[in-house]
Amino acid sequence: MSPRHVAADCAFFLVAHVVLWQSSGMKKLLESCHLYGIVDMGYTGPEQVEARTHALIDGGVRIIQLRAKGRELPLVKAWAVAMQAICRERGAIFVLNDYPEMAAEIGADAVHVGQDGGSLADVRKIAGPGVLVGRSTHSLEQVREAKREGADYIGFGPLYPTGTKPGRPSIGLADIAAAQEAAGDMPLFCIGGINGTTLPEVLKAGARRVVIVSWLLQQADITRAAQSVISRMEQA
Ligand code: TZP
Repeated sequence: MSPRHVAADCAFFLVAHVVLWQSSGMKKLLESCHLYGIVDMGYTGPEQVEARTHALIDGGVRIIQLRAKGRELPLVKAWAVAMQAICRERGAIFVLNDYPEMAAEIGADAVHVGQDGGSLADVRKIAGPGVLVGRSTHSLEQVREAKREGADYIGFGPLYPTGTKPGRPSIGLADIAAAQEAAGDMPLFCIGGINGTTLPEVLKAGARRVVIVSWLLQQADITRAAQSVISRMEQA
């Protein structure tokens, strides 16, 4: 084998190991997350993107998604780049909603897709190695399917009707425990209509992890609200 081939092999080996090492660190961090925050551009002005990312991290949130439905791609990319830099610097997972190609381009930690986002194998191929892939699920069957497909984590909901996804039927709390069981060690985040009032019954129904969008973003002090949710979850 020529020295050039040896060098190429070594470089490949090194890159593969770095990717594996990084993604196992990300998976560990993901497992430790009980509150998932979303900077949803339906509730967030462009000038608030960075401050809100910091506020969530200050409050203990270690996984944060950019959700910018229907917004122009150059804008989405600029917000995503800014959030990814903050999350990288401060030790949080940055998740881009919906755009696996863009996730690959900007080096996002994770990408989240809905039921209409294609197969997870295809999403992984596009997003690239080491990028975590999350899937929205709305039923027990979809939880089982996401598990079969090897999702890194799932959202499960909407538990309640929510203005963040208007018109989407709510699924209630009855299946949370069974969904947790079906998910096994794949982290499952309950989502949809969770707030300071509904959180206790969501936890009582068996939820171990939650996503809270509008309620958190509408608090005067996002950091304190996030801290209080996390400490309520730790006590549950
Ligand atoms: N997927 C299911 S419900 C939902 C998403 C993105 C929105 C949840 O938002 P909120 O404001 O916490 O009800």
